Amino acid sequence: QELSAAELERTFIAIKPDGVQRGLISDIIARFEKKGYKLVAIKLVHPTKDFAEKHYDDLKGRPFFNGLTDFLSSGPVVAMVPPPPPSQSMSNHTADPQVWEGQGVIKYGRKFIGATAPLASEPGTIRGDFAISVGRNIIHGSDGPETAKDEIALWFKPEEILSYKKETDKWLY
Ligand code: RTP
Repeated sequence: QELSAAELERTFIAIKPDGVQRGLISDIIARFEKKGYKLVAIKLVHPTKDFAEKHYDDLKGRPFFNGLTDFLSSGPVVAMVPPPPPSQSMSNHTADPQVWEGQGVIKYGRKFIGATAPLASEPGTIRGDFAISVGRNIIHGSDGPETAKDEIALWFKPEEILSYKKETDKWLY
């Protein structure tokens, strides 16, 4: 049984201006791609200060809010939505696939990214491998299903999110 697009929960990932400037776009995308996640939306955008404030609305009032939103709006950002692919093991899973998959992609995405402060991130995580300071931690990932929904709606129009099947063999031969 195949999972429909509606059953696949999605997360929002952004490569922040420092990741773009440092030439880490391909490394970061490669990690998600190689893990097996499927990219369904991507664009390069230069957010305005206003937009950055909307994105980090929950951090309004924090001492670093102004610096953080200045930083996010300082240059191009790669905005992406990669949900997990339907897999064999999931097809036979008896639990609600939506919950099962959703928990996978959001939690795993965060695990993949590493702790907010790069010096506390494990080696092998994106921040652990590529970053040093908390204000320049190169990547953002939604921290839960509600945030993911809100962030996807903020950064993408519905028609910018594509639905397609990955068929590797078809494109190799
Ligand atoms: P993000 O939203 O960017 O994925 O990061 P996060 O969930 O790991 O961390 P969060 O607490 O939501 O903080 C958002 C971003 O704010 C910056 N920050 N600076 N100077 C500081 O003490 C400080 N604390 C957080 C980081 O860039 C963090 O990613």
